[in-house]
Amino acid sequence: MFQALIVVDVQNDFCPGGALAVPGGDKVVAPINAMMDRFDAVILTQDWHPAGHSSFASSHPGKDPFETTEMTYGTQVLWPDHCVQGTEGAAFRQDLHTDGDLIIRKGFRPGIDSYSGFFENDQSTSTGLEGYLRSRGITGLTLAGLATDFCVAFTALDAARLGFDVTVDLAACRAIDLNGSLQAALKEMASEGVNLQS
Ligand code: VGL
Ligand code: ZN
Repeated sequence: MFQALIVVDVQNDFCPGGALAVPGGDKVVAPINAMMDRFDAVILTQDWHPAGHSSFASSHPGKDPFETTEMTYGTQVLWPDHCVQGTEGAAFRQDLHTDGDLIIRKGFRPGIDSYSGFFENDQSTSTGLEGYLRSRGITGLTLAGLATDFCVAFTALDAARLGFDVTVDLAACRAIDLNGSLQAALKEMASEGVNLQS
C-alpha cells in the first residue's frame, strides 16, 4: 500500500520561454518540490520526441500548430516542435528536484504520440510504468505537473482505469486549455473517479 508522486513533464519547453509554453508552467516547481518528501516513491515523466516527430505540425506540410490530423490511432493535435531528445527544451526545469526513483520517457516512437505515462496515444502500447508500480507495491498515485488537460489528464485517466487510487493536485498543475480542453479533462477525470484536489 505505497504511495507515489508522479511528476508530469516539468520541462523547459512547457515553461514560459519554451516552445510549447504552458501559462504559469514554472509555478508548479515549488509546490512539487515541497511535496516530494511525503511519498514512498517519486517518478518523473519526460516528453522525449525524436526530431521530425509525427505530433509536430512541421512534419505535416500545410498544417499549423494546434490544428489536428487523423492518425491511424485517431485524431491527433499537432504541436509546435517541442521536447526534442537531448535539447535544452527537453531538459527538466532547472530548479525542479529530479532526484526521484524513476524517469519514464515517452513519445519517442516517431509515429505515435504519448500523452499518458502509461500508454501511448494508440491506447495499447505500454511504457512499462504499470509493471514498475505494481512490482513496488504502489497502489496510490498523486499527479502534478504539465499540462493538466493533456499529459496529466491522460496519465490520471489511464491510472484510474488500471485500478490505482488517483489524486490530481490541481494547485501543482497548469493547463494549455485549447478549445475548452481543460473543462473537458476535469469533467472526464471526475467521472472516472480521479480525486481532484485544489
Ligand atoms: C504535452 C502536448 C504535447 C503535455 C506533451 O505534457 O501535456 N502536451 N506533448
Ligand atoms: Zn509532446
